[in-house]
Amino acid sequence: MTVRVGVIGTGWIGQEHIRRLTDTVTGAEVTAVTDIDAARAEEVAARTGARVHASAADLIAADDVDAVLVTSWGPTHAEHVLGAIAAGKQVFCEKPLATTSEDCLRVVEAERAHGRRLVQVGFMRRYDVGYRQLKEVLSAGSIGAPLIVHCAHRNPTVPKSYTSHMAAQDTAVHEIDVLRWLLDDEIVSAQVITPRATSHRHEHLRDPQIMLFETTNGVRIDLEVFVNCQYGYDIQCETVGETGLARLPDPAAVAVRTGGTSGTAVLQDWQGRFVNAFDTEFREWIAGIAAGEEPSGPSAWDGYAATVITDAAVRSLESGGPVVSVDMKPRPVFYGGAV
Ligand code: NAD
Ligand code: ISE
Repeated sequence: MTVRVGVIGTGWIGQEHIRRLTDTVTGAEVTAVTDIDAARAEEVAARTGARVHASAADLIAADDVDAVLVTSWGPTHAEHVLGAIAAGKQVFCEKPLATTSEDCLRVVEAERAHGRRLVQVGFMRRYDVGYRQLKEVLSAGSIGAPLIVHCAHRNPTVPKSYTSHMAAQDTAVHEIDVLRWLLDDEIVSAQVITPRATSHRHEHLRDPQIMLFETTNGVRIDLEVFVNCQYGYDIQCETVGETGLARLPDPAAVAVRTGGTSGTAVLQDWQGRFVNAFDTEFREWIAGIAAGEEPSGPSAWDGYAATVITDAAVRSLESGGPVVSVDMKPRPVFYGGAV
């Protein structure tokens, strides 16, 4: 069976995923696209053979759309995801699921009312080979119970439009999701402190930021978010357990010795770092739909949790760095929670 996908939002990552679904993932075809920038949608459609729809609602309702991919701007995600749920179609939503916890809960409630999982959120790190190996080590108990996690998320530079809040909402949100999954634990508080600011930032930006999280089991996480580090795109994650430590491997790179030095190149962007994770994420999503299964990736509940936790981090930053409790509802049984 070929899964026919309709894409809402043909901007940067929409085009990237359309290319992926067309050239890399077998069993998928992009049959429909829409964008509020009609010219952009037409241009993308001309390259792919997809049909352009005037609105997201038309696209969701189309008979030749089996599943929906939402890659529009964050504040519009909830509306499109709710539309897909109402139509009973599986929907992959790039992060964030929604920009407010209230909207995330509306999605959660709509999906529960439907009675089957339809929503997957685009937290692609769960599909990265290194993170999957790290999870196997932790789940096997090879280093005993995890106690501390040290992380760093560094980008070489960011555009002027990047705000201090985005350090949590746009950047740390990936660690927030992947750490909840890695530790199989929930984050209960967040604190954000700001060291001396780099001179390489735009004036309005607080960069770097140090984020501290605590989990239900008492694990302490420190995360450095440094989005103007200049030297490259660098993701680090080291878990300290009772009997050892486990570190996320760096992507394989050729070691070069020349001119009296020895070293490996540092990747320059997240696209290159996570390209394989994105491919696997979409292969598994399409294969699940073709097999008539519910999505197995990050759920609407994970999308809600990530938004509530990033909200707490933003509140801490805005208030000068206090510890802020995460105000999360109890996880419903539908998503694997307690009765
Ligand atoms: P972009 O601005 O390049 O593209 C977004 C597109 O959506 C634009 O063409 C815009 O016209 C269109 N759009 C906006 N509102 C719409 C609506 N209501 N209906 C139809 N089209 C609409 O942005 P981008 O960088 O591609 O990011 C899109 C989303 O993907 C964001 O939520 C972003 O956080 C997420 N993203 C995720 C990752 C990741 O690592 N998983 C990386 C980059 C972006
Ligand atoms: C970007 O929006 C992403 O989602 C990337 O995965 C992340 O690494 C980067 O820091 C964000 O700005």
